[in-house]
Amino acid sequence: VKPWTGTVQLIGVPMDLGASRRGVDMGPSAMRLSSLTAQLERLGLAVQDAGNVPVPDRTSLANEPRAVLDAITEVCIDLADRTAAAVRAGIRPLVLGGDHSLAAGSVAGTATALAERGQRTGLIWLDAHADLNTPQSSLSGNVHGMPVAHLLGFGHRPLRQLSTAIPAVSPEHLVYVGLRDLDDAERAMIRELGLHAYTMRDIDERGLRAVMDEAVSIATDGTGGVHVSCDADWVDPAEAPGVGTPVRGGATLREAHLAMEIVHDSGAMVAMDLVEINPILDRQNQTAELCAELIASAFGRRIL
Ligand code: NNH
Ligand code: MN
Ligand code: MN
Ligand code: MN
Repeated sequence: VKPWTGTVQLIGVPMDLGASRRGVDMGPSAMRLSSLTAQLERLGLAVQDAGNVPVPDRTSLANEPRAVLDAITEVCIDLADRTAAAVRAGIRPLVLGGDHSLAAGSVAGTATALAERGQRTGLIWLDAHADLNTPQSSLSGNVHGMPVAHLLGFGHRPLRQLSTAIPAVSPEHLVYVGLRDLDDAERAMIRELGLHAYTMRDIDERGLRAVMDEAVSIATDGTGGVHVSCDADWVDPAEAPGVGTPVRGGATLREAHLAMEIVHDSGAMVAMDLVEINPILDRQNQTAELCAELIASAFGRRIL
């Protein structure tokens, strides 16, 4: 049904402007040094490496929130263009972060390309966190805690207007899976907007299969495809220690694979982000390697 070409395009975003902890800017290197490309090629996919989006150095920016927001917005504009171009060409972008603020750009790009076909974008957000803060509500000031708010049309105007579709994502087409660390303002916003949010408790009680089946049906209902934005911290830190903000009680290795396998089976994934890998906090690149394996599952790797 889908005109996808069997090509995956790697887009690196070596950005750590959105996080207070340094080091996630090395995530794209760590992913490229993992078995990622080999694994995707083994699936019969062609892998194009588009290199990295240029990101200004942190020390070159004025030390004020507005300068950081503007710099992140510039990176996101560039990334949105590249993501949209790939999706338009039937190539699936695989965006390697970098901190999660980049998703304000990558998802906006997917939304632009799908809007050109008259379609809306589904978004599955795999994360311990909701990333629903605005510059006004954020307690930390970290922009990596804000991309979803901007995709839904809230927050810093330039950052919420990166897509020709505004908002890039409608609240009913967003699904969270794996939440376990929310700010009060985020909890209130999830209730007010009636967002679809599956917490770790839902996974504990109902099992990952049931949760993920519902997530896929929500994100595909009335949309032209699904962007999967995966924060490495959605996986338990026992498996994925190399992340900036580890939170105990995350998805197990098997749950994470099953989620990716279910995403693949849906046939609906048009683009993916894999973000927040921090090699400084990792052990022998095991978090990047785990993420490479999870990506392979999302792109169709099967055991038998
Ligand atoms: N909610 C917190 C904030 O806004 C933490 C966000 N940190 C993340 N998000 N790693 O995925 O600062
Ligand atoms: Mn997170
Ligand atoms: Mn709907
Ligand atoms: Mn995140």
